Amino acid sequence: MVDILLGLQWGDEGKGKIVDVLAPDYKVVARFQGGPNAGHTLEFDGKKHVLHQIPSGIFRDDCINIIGNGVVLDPIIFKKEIDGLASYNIDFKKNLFISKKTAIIIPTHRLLDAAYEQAKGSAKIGSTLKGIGPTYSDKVSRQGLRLGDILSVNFKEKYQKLVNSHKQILDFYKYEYSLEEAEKEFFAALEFIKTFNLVDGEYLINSQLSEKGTKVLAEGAQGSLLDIDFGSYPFVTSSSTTAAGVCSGLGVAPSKINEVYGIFKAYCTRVGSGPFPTELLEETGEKMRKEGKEFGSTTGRPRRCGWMDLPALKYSIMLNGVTQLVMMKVDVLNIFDEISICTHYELPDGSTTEELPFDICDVEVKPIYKTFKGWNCSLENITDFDKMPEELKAYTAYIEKEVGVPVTYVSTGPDRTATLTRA
Ligand code: 2SA
Ligand code: MG
Repeated sequence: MVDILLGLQWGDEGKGKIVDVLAPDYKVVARFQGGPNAGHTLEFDGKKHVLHQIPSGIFRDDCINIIGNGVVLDPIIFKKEIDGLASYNIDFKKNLFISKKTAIIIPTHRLLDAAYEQAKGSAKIGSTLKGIGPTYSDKVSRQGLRLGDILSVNFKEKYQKLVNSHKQILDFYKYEYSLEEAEKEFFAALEFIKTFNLVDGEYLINSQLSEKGTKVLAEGAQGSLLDIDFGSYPFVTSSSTTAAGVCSGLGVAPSKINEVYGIFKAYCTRVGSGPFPTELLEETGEKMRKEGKEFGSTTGRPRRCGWMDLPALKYSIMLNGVTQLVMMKVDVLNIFDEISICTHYELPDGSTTEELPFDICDVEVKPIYKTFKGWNCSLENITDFDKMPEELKAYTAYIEKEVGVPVTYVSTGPDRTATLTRA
C-alpha cells in the first residue's frame, strides 16, 4: 500500500523531518510533485541536512528512493545535491531511481520564471525562481523535455527547439540574459545524471507494491494551500500538491492509497505572496519568525508568520482525506503566554464563514480567534505524548475535536528524536 505524507498549509511544515522519522517503516520513499523549489530539512546526529529534489528516505540504507514522473527536475541542482551527500557513503545505484518521464528544468526555464516575475511587478507570485512554473507549462503544452529524452540521439535537437521558443519569449519581455555558462553546466550535469538509474518509475513502483507487505511512502512538497487547483490562485505553485497528485505523479492507482498523514505547524507560515488571513504583521509575528527560525530553506527568504487557521486546515484535511495528523514545531510556541486559533472568517459584509472564499485574493477576510493559555515551559525532556503539559493537551484536543482527525505525532524540536508518538 501507499501512505501519503503531505503538508496541509503553505509548505515548510516539517515534512522532511517526519519522512525521515517514518522511513524505517517503509521500503520505498517517493517524490510525486514539485522540484528544487522544495527544501526538506532533516536533523540527526547534531547535523542539519536540506534536500530539494532527492526523497528524504535517502539517509536510510535499506530504503529505495524514487523521483516520480510528476516531479520537475533540475539536473544542475541534482548534481550539486548528490555532491553535497558525498560524506554519507550512500549507494545511489541501490537506493535512488528516477522516472524517465520526469520533466527536465532547462536553464531557460529559470530565466522565464524570472522574466515573468519581473513583468508582474508588485503582483509577483514570489516564486522561488527555480523555473517550476515554466517547466510545468511546457509539460502541459506538450513541448517539454523528459529525462528519458536525454538518452535519445536527437536530444540536442529537441533541446534547441525548445530553447529557441524560450528565447523569443525572453526577447518579448526584453529580459537580458547570458546562457553560455549555464548551458555548459547543464550538459555536464546531464552526463552525470546518465550514470544514475533512469527507469520506468510506474513499473518500478507497481512491482514493489505487488510484493507482499511492501510499504511505500509518498513524500509531498510545498503544501495543500499552494496546490495549482485548490490554492489561492494565482499565488500557488504549479503542481498538484494534494493527495490527488500522488496517483498521477507516480503512476499508482487510487485503490492503493492507505494512510494520509497531514502535517501542519502549530501556527502558520507562508513564503511568497498571496492571502494569509492570520498573518501577524507586528511584534508577535517577528517573535514567531525568530523563535521558529522561519527563513526559506531554498531561498533564505523570511517567512510570513501567523496563528493557526482552522478553516484553512479543515479545507486541506477535506481535500486530502487525511487519516492522521502530525503537529509540528510546537516548541516554538513555548514562549507565548497566550496562543490564538482562528475559528472563522468575517467577510466584508459582516457575515461569518468557515469556508475559504473563492475570491480570497481580492476580499479582506478577517480572522475570528479563540484564545488558549500557553504552556510556557520547555518541552525538551518530555518523551511521552501523555506527559505533555495540560495546556498543550487542551490545544491539541481542541484541534482534534474541530477537525475530526486524531493527532498521532507531535514534534517538539528539529531533531529526529524530538518526536512524541501517541501510543
Ligand atoms: P514556485 O517556485 O513557482 O513553486 O513558487 C510559487 C509559490 O509557491 C511557494 N513555494 C514554497 N513555499 C514554501 N516553501 C517552499 N520551499 C522552500 C522552503 C522555499 C524557500 O522549503 O523554504 O526556500 O523560499 C516553496 N516552494 C514554492 C512560493 O513561495 C510561491 O509563493
Ligand atoms: Mg521547506
